[in-house]
Amino acid sequence: MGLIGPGFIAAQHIEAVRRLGNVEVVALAGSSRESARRRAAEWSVERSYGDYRELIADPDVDVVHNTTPNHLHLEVSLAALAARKHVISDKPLSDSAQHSRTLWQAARRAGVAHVVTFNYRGNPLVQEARAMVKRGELGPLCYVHGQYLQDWLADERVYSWRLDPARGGASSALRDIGSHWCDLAEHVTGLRIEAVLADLGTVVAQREVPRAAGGTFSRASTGGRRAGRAQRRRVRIKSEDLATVLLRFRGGAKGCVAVGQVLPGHKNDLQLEVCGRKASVRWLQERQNELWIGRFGQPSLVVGKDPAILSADAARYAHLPAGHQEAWADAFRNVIADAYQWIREGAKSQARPAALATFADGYRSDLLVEAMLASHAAGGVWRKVPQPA
Ligand code: SOE
Repeated sequence: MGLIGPGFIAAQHIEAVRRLGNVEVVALAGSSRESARRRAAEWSVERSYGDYRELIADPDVDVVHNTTPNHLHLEVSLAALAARKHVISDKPLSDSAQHSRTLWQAARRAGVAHVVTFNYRGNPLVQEARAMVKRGELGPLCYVHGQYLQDWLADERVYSWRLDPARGGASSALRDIGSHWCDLAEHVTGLRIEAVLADLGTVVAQREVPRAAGGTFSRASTGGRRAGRAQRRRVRIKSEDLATVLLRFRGGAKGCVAVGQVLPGHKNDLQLEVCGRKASVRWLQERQNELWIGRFGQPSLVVGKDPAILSADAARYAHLPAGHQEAWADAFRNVIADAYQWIREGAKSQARPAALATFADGYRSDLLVEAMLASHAAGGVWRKVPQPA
């Protein structure tokens, strides 16, 4: 594999691939020869390139991981697909539904594996919840709700390229983390969100941008605090850092989700609850080894992650016995393992592991986000989510 864009999430891609044990990390490409060389040395990657096109042309690279900022996804992934390389793109697939559609079509034409890292799908208890819905244990679904709340953007002296429409796209919080929640809600329930009503806000409307910006969640980005005024400039923020969205699912279930990145104390507070007529299940990302199951007239249960009692579809994602915690990086690795299994099986659509998100899912996610932006822009009215075209 070769990786393009060696920032915050790239380290997780490399580590996950290395844990598979049967994929060689051949090269990485960065924005300059020097920065790429430095990163390659840090991560013990043999080759480095200052231009992503050189990495794509490297005949030893079969799979390209695209971990560049959103606005570069289109160009980089298209170039990799044109060279018939398999592409594993970090989420979101691109910076707009139109670009994601182009990528989805190009991937299908290329006949290669195309993966988007909606990594929370790789949690064993997410798969257990999905299996319970599939088996009908919850009964007909009536309500799907939850949140993805963070606080890393709470301080006005923190800045990220995600807040810049030219680099992140028109949406910020919804595309960055609301996309994870919606993907998970649809994946677990097997239902499509068909209409949305969104109320968006920008709580921190002005930010101080350190001239040398830090990375996501990094001390450097908050550590900008210590930089003097002369090392900063003020920018107006237009994209949303807060969102409340009502949802209508196909088949009649209703739902709602809250998304925010400026809410003190919330780190990666992703919660999903699915309520059916017979039972409800709730999964909290920050307590990911537990699944809450509630039934009317019966005591509620908290089921621990235990491969010995999970259904087969979920047990394949649990690698340690009950009582040993599995976490974010393990779920991420599960997704990467599925991606490489698909690649080894020739990337035929019928061989794709069921939990693996593709460019079709990435495109769908952008259609959802854009329907939410349009709903808010129209004054908070119901908007149909367009079908992929
Ligand atoms: C930052 O908000 C971020 O790193 C997201 O980009 C990831 O997708 C999410 O999993 C954790 O938070």
